[in-house]
Amino acid sequence: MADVHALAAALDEATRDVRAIPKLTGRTPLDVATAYAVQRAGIERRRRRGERLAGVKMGFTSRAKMVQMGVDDVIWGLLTDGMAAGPSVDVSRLVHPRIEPEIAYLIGREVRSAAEVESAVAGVAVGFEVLDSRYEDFAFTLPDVIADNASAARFGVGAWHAPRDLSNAGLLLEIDGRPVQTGSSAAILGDPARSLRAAARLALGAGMTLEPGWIVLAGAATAAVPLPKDAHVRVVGAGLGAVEVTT
Ligand code: OOG
Repeated sequence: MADVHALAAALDEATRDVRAIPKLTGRTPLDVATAYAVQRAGIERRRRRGERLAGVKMGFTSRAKMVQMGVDDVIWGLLTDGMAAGPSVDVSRLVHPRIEPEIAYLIGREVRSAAEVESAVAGVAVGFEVLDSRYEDFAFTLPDVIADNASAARFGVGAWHAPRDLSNAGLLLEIDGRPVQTGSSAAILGDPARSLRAAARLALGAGMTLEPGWIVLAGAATAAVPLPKDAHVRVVGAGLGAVEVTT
């Protein structure tokens, strides 16, 4: 039997010490349900330190990401206010960070069923997620990455816009003025609204509800790229403006 709290502590300490550890499945068998219990225990550790839940992130919602990471199932993780990026991200606090463009939804009221989630959306924005696997070489199996809160590290969103059809919005990721990834929101399960519904369903299935003020990151439309030091990153979403961050 995996010791959920010991595994959560190992990941949490690796995060705080900025140190990669061998993947958990190398030493203990881990199924998906136990992996989510480890994820939740890790979030509880953050909450005990005063962090507050800020939303949900979806992962592996696009082919590009599944192929890049060699996994083939949608996963989710939790965001806290301690992960909010601000105008800059200190990459010295991260092991091997990568950045990817995202579509973000702002939840306007409590979501009690997946069917009502779209009507609960108060805004949409272009965003980014900085991933930082706590595992050596950024290599993991599906249960490993679930336990590691889907590699969540930092996130940022641009200005909120009125909810709209985002089934085919262009996304561009620039580093130091150079385009490094381009994609379409259509790459996110055909429509990021599907990812939003999945987020609501998964949260409800785990006994949680999406809360007013929470952000849902629908998942990347492109592969993630290494986030270097002293970089200026700009993510542009067609019709959604841009969000920028420096390192
Ligand atoms: C896991 C997180 C994947 C996405 O958008 O697909 C993810 C990883 O690639 O490390 O957030």
